[in-house]
Order: sequence, then C-alpha cells, then structure tokens
Amino acid sequence: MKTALITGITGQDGAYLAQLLLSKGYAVHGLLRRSASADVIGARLSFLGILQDVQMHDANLTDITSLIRVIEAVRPDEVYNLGAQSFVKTSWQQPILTGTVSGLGAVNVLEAIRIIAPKTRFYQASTSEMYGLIQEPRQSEKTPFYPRSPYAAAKLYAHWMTVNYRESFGLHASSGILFNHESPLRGIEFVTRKITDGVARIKLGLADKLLLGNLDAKRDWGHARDYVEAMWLMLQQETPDDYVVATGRTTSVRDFCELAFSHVGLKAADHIAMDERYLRPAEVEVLLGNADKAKAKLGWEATTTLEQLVVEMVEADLKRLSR
Ligand code: NDP
Ligand code: GDR
Repeated sequence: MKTALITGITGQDGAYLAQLLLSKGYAVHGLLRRSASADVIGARLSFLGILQDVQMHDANLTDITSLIRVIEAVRPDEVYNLGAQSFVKTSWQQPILTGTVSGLGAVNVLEAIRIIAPKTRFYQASTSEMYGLIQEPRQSEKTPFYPRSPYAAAKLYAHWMTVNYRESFGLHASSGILFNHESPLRGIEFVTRKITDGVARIKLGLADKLLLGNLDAKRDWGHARDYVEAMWLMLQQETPDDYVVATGRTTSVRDFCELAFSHVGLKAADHIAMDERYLRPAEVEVLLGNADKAKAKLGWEATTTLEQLVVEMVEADLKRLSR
C-alpha cells in the first residue's frame, strides 16, 4: 500500500486529491493547521464523505520542525504540496504572509524531504498566474513567466526551487502548472463560486444583485476533479518534470455569468453590476493553456466541459441554500 501526505488537504484540491488517492488504495495523511474554529476545518472532506478515512497531523507550512515531525512519522511515498495562501487579491494585503506560506513553505517541505526521506516523490502546486502578463497567446511549459501579484511571485519562487531541488539533489520533484479549476468545493471568494452562489441566492429570492470586479477578465476554467488526476499521474512517471494542465478554452467572467444565470432561467444583465472594490492593483487579463505535453506524456485531458461545471456548481449552491 502506498502512503501519501497532502499539505492543503482541507482545501478544494486537497479534498478531491484525497478522494482520488483513497480510491486507489493509498493511506492518505494530511496537514491540519490549528484553528480556533476547529468545527469547520473538515467541511470539504465531509462533503465528499471521506473525513474519517484520512489521518490528520498538526503542522504548518511555516514551521519546518512540524514538517520534519510529520514526514518522520508518516514516511510518505508521495508528498503533494497544495497548501498556500491561494487568494490572489489577498496577496496585496498580506504579501509577506503569502511569500512565507506559498513561497518559502514549499522550500520547507523540500528541505524536510531532502533531509529525512530523499526518495519521496514531490508535487508542487504551480499556477498559470506565473504567466501573468502573458508573453504568448497560448501558454505552455516553454512560455516565459511574468508574475503580476505577490501571490504569483511567491509561486514562481516555489516553482524554480522545485526545479532547483530536482537538478541539485536529484529529488523526484515535479510541478503542475495548473490553470484555474473550480468545483462546488471552491472557496466562496473566488469568482466562479461567488457567481454560482449569487445565482442561487437570486433564484431563491435571497438576494437581487451580484457585485463583481473586472467582467472582461478571461480564464481557462476546468474541473478540480479532473485536475487532481493529472497531479497523481505526474508522480507516477519515472522522470520528474513540469506540465501545464488546462482545457485549452478561455471564457470571460461575463460569459461565465451568462451560463450560470441562464441555467436557472434568468438574464445576467438584469442582476450583475461592477463594483470597484473587487478590482485588483494589477490584473491578469487573459489566460489560455496549451496542455499538449500533459496529453502526450501523461495521457491526460480535461473531461468536464465548462457547461457541465457551471451546472454542477449552480445545482450544488441551490441545494446548499435550500437546506
Ligand atoms: P485552497 O485555498 O482551497 O486551499 C489551500 C489549502 O492550504 C487549505 O487546506 C489551507 O488550510 C492550506 N494552508 C493555508 N495556509 C497554510 C499554512 N500556513 N500551513 C499549512 N496549510 C496551509 O486552494 P486550492 O485547493 O484551490 O488550491 C490548491 C493549491 O493549488 C494551492 O497551492 C493553490 O495556490 C494552487 N493552485 C490552485 C489553482 C486553482 O485554480 N484552484 C490553480 C493553480 C494552482 P486551511 O483550510 O486551514 O485554510
Ligand atoms: P484567480 O481567481 O485570481 O484567477 O486565481 P479568481 O476567481 O479570484 O479571479 C479570476 C478573475 O476574475 C476576476 N473577477 C473577480 N474575482 C473575484 N475573486 N471576485 C470578483 O468579484 C471578481 N470579479 C471579477 C478577477 O479579477 C480575475 O481576473 C485562482 C486561484 O485559485 C489561484 O490560487 C490560482 O493560482 C489561479 O486561480 C490559477
């Protein structure tokens, strides 16, 4: 039986990855950072019905001693580093925390592995945000990076440190450069979930308006359930490497709204409005991924369409709010 350790197991991707690994027979362990509101921590794992099937360890990415303790205790075959301060807008308010958790945190994990268990395979959650001000219309592993936020700069540091530990110490360390991926478990502050939650509230008569920022921003949106499969595939390869994971289709926030409102028979234009509070100091206007390498080498392709994703998210929010 293989053993996996997931940092960020309580987040969106951590929950779906834990579910996938359990289905493959893994013993699944995760980091749990202590919170005064302990009752809400396992909400996503509970949603998937797997909270009791994973083993949690008290640790924090910013405290390498806690990581050393956990890796010594668990002796994982695979470590997936998904933990991060992952909300781009917050990274301007908390740039140092974001750098510490999302940048240095990855190096803490790499160091703990290098010192204790250098045969452990490592996955780093890199991001399309590293392309920022895009240098090519379709971004692949060869496209130069141009980060546009403290979050993206922190992630780029972690990305290059992963490459560096692979090349310097021979660690089996891979990065997935994942484009935006969503699901009913997406945090409510991210735009897709904010929209599907807003649509459900308006449909149920609980709200009338949905205030958003830049409606013209375009993203390559996929389903988190599909994307965690790509993470696992990367660690099953003999040679570690970096891969773009994306759908190859880009859609504006405005068009995402159209899809979500039309699913419940409403018109987006009647309900959405722009609010400057949701604009960012620097914007990533458009992202579009080229995942040809993942298809050729991992045999991975996105399977959920945007239309299916939107329907699943709106339906889940209607169900949640109707309870
Ligand atoms: P979430 O924000 O849903 O989850 C983040 C996780 O990190 C949570 O489990 C959170 O724990 C944990 N965490 C935060 N700070 C710390 C810390 N100091 N120590 C330990 N754990 C911590 O993110 P997603 O699931 O959406 O994303 C997973 C990863 O992939 C992130 O690294 C993200 O930056 C990256 N990514 C995400 C993409 C996406 O579209 N979703 C695209 C590309 C990359 P807690 O529950 O306690 O808050
Ligand atoms: P992003 O996701 O920044 O791409 O990062 P988010 O959903 O926050 O924003 C996407 C785009 O929508 C625009 N937007 C709004 N965004 C939010 N959150 N709220 C609004 O009201 C709103 N209105 C318009 C944004 O300006 C932006 O252009 C996500 C995170 O999961 C990162 O951790 C991950 O690395 C990247 O995806 C890939």
